[in-house]
Amino acid sequence: MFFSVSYKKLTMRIAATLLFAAITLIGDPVQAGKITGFAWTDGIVSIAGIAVTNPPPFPNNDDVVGEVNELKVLQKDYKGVTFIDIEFTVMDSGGVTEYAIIEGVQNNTGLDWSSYHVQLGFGTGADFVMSPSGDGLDFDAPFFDSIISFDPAPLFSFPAVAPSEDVIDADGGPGQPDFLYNEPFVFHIDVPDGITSFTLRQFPVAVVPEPSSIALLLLGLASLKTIRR
Ligand SMILES: [Ca+2]
Ligand SMILES: [Ca+2]
Ligand SMILES: [Ca+2]
Repeated sequence: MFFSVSYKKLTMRIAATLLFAAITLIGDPVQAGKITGFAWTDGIVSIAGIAVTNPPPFPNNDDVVGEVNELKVLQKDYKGVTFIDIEFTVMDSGGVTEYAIIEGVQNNTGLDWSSYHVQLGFGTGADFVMSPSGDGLDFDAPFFDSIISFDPAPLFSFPAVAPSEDVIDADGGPGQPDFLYNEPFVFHIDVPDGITSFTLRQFPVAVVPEPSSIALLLLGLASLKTIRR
């Protein structure tokens, strides 16, 4: 009898311990998917004010309404019409964590921009490769149900936004003139398990001068040459 009571107590104690451990694991935000840091590459542009909150306030919040992990890039200063890569380091997770990327973008390139583009992938510079389809890293695919905007007031630069899993193309408006600061650009990234880093690539495309403008420019240069003679 004594043995049977003790055995029962022991079994209950083990069960209670396992239950406590399970609750602790579920409730521990450290176990959740998260961005832990970042580095940017490229000598042509500068970046200021990226704030990574680690752990995020809402781990494993994929498509949960009202749970937003903000990742702010206060100013991204383009000094040339080229891409910039930001490589984020990631810790493995028990789920997918969705981040809202909120950016301020400065055009310091000397050229007006007609469109703006964002891509997800791995590696940087010449080693950059696009994120494959269906790998869980995406711009809030497949539902795209979180805010996405590249047309902040007062200019509403790029109102036509076409998001797909790993590419966002934005254009269709007045564009972003040289020396204009625009904010906020807002989009979302789903960060899955199974990766240790990923890269956010962004680039503007400059307005191509009309053939008539090029003709006028050439004419002007030719006249200048004649006057100098
Ligand atoms: Ca979403
Ligand atoms: Ca992908
Ligand atoms: Ca999502």
